[in-house]
Amino acid sequence: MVRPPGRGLSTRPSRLRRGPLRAGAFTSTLRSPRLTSQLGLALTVAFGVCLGTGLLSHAIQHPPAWFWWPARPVWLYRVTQGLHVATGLAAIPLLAAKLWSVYPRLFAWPPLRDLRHAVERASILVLVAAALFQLVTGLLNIARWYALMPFGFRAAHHWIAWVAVGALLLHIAAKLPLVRDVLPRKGRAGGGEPAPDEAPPGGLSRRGLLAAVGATAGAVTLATVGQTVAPLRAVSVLAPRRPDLGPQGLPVNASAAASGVVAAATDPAYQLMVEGPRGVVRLSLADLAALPQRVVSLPITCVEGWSADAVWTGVRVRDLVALVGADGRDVAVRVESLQRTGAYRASVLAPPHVRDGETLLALRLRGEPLHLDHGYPCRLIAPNRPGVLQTKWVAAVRVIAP
Ligand code: HEM
Ligand SMILES: Nc1nc2c(c(=O)[nH]1)N[C@H]1C(S)=C(S)[C@@H](COP(=O)(O)O)O[C@H]1N2
Ligand SMILES: [Mo]
Repeated sequence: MVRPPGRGLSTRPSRLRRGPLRAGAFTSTLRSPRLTSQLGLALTVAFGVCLGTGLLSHAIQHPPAWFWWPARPVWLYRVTQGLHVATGLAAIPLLAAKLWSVYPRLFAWPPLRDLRHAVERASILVLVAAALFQLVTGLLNIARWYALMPFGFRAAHHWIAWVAVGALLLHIAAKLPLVRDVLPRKGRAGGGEPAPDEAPPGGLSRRGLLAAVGATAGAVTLATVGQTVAPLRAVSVLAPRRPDLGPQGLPVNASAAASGVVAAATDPAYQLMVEGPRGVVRLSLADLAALPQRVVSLPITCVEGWSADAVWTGVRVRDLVALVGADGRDVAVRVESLQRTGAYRASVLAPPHVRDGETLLALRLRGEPLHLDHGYPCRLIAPNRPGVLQTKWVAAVRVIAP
């Protein structure tokens, strides 16, 4: 691309003509505004999907007053959060390729032409930093290297998402004229291929490079998506979780020991407390087992992108609240764990979930009493709900709103 001549320092001082700073330091003919635009388009789609699904996951966990999340279809959150993590992971090779396609610009001369150029470069710096931050923190989170993030992952990942998307929109606005020039749509006058895409002798063509980047993104997806798409389990060699490994054939997030609940959960005097408009009822494990039992097949869908189907047996939450005088058709219920600390020691069931006949306080998993790590003596399991809200080692169920 031909640059307009800069004012002032229009030629580079001779000290700054070495290494990557010398003229002609970058020789690849593959770099072009068209390649960069195509990669940018793919990244925009991936970041858009990530932002939408990420904000949705946040709203489900911290619903604002206007927000309403249904209990059906059972698999919806599995799809949205699966997409979040899959598009985020696929964005890693896309971002790498895009940075490769533009990084020689770092060494362009003059570094700043005018105020507009300075603002544009600053916004790109913010964009690159925020995009890298999102992909790296997301990856560390699903790999459970929490120790490498000595800050609140969720708050940081949430707010930097807005920074990334804001900077992305600015960047797109600044580059749109160029993109429209080099990405002509079919059928437009003068459309089609602006330049031949032939490979230099013995080299790679732009199309070949795009195909390689696409294949890498596809390989990353295949190598990880089996953590939620069961038929692809066998090829998912890089998936952080195998959804069939763990006690009773199910992964564990936060064991009983790590959560400090072993003594309370195995106490023979355990009783579940149920509180509602007509007061309090306390139920032993035998009392719970004597109530009508339901069998449901529902997935655990961790926010970290893995999910696994299982068969659960237990008591409907709406039957439990009926014991204390609540009509399960339109109440909200708070489910509290024996666990004393930690962000996931309680969760709220909104009316659509309390009403649903598959929302259970489960006593059994795959026909056996729950394993201690899966929430013994009893745990919540409800359809279309993030794993973090499927409270284990339940101590109390309280009706909190009429
Ligand atoms: C490799 C890429 C990524 C991975 C593996 C990843 C992973 C995750 C995970 C595990 C969560 C759930 C956090 C929780 O509820 O505890 C999450 C939430 C979220 N993600 Fe990502 N993410 C990635 C990229 C992105 C990108 C590119 C964006 C935005 C452009 C984004 C925006 C969000 C938002 C807004 C949330 C909700 C945070 C909250 O609940 O407050 N993520 N992500
Ligand atoms: N009390 C309590 N319940 C909890 C958690 C927890 O840390 N404490 N972790 C949640 C998370 S993040 C997930 S994904 C599921 C996992 O259930 P599992 O370990 O039985 O697979 O439990 C949820 N229930
Ligand atoms: Mo989870």
